[in-house]
Amino acid sequence: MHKYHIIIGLVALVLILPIFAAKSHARNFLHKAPIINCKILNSFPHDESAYTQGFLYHDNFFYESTGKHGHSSIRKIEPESGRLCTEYKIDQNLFGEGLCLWNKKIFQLTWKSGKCFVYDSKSLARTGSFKYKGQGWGLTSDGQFLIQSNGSDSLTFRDPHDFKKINTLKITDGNTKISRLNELEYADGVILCNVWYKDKIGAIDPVSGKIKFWLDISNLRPLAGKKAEVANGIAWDNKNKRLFVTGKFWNKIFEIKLHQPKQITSDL
Ligand SMILES: [Ca+2]
Repeated sequence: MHKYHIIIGLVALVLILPIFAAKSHARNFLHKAPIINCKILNSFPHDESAYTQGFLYHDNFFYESTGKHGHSSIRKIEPESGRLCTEYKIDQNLFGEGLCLWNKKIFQLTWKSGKCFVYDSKSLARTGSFKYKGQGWGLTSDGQFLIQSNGSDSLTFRDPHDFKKINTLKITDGNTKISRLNELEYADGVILCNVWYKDKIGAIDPVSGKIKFWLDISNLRPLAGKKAEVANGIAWDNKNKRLFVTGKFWNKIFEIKLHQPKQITSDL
């Protein structure tokens, strides 16, 4: 009898295991992030000749990094008028990428040159540079680390004092890897990211790497002029809790509402 009990037990286990596996798969699938429509609150002028690669807001000004060889720059812009207050061109053989602010310094990546430039945030005078391996795409800061994308599905956390790698974080939506992570912005505890070729901004949990929700911004590009290419600029005004987005060759910057539904954040 004892032998029969063991056989029955094994058969039951074989039958039950796939059910648990299927349930687990369904649960992960259900945890794919919700998509939230974007609500436009305001708009500002943007230089439609700017191939936007990095974007931030600080002390009443926008700061932007532009790309393409021969057209790459770092610039400080007055929001209401779109007037360029300061602009420095980058060497012709370099391609400007993401930028971020940390401790009154602005860091600017380049695409394939492995060079990160450091500027004084007020004057935009160049004060230093770092070398790194791999491509540079987007850059932001959580106040402690610099957070960099390189076109893959991973973000790299770096020490702002020497640009050394501290950690990497894989980004997923449910079970799906999210690659082509591009321009970044740390805002209210999430890392917002443009994804190359997507008209959606992902809100990443900085600990788990899971997408918490998507902002559907497909309504913006048709309003940004005939030359408008992909969305690739996110800036956060932390003082007034305002979110700004723009893109490559867009003629406008949009202020949009950042939703963080409580039932979604508490679920993760
Ligand atoms: Ca940004």
